[in-house]
Amino acid sequence: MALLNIELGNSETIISDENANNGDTIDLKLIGSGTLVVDGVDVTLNKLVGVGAIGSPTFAAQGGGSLTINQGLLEVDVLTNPKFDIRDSGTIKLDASALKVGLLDTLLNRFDLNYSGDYDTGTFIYKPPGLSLLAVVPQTFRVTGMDATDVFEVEGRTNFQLKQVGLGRAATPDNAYRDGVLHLTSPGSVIVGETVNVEIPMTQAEFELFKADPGRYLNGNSFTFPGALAVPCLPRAA
Ligand SMILES: [Ca+2]
Repeated sequence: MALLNIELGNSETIISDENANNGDTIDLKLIGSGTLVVDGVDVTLNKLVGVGAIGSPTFAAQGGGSLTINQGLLEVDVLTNPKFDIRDSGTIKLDASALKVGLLDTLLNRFDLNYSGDYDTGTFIYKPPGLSLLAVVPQTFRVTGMDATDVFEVEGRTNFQLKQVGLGRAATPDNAYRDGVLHLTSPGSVIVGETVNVEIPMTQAEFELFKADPGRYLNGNSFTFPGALAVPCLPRAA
């Protein structure tokens, strides 16, 4: 396990088996609004330092690699809007479990994440704070690009479900899907912590697949996008 010192400017910086090993940790110096790409290795962001009043970085994982980020690291003053980019079979884990009670309401509470790659299953994992008496603001994830078999997991929860519209109405697939977006939630409480909301765009056809068997795609801690993985057209063997 090595500690890598990486500077992120305005372009892409790639962490792969050419410059890192599984289990390495990264100290990131943020100079611009570039993209940190983790390709094929499993690494953890250990430290993040901002330089200057800029910083809207993108964190990407691809090639079966994974990047774990302690959410507390994202709370540096200069960091305005970090984005997550799950490419092909990459995994990104945002771990908020170490956040302290009392700090939560000042934290970033909305994140954008994008999935890409028709031929692979990408995974995003959010681990909410374990205890959050003061977390009255829900954490919201706005998703784009999610397609067949991609996964969004709320680690440690058992109540990830359709989001009810209006008080007193039971949540059903039809009222959780509106304007082309499926709304999911893991409701919070004093006991379990913050509410986690997830907004997932899908077509009517994709929604119909989901609606035909919701329990197949949505269980207590994860959502799997309905449909079959696309198969690449391989050149015919000579
Ligand atoms: Ca995919």
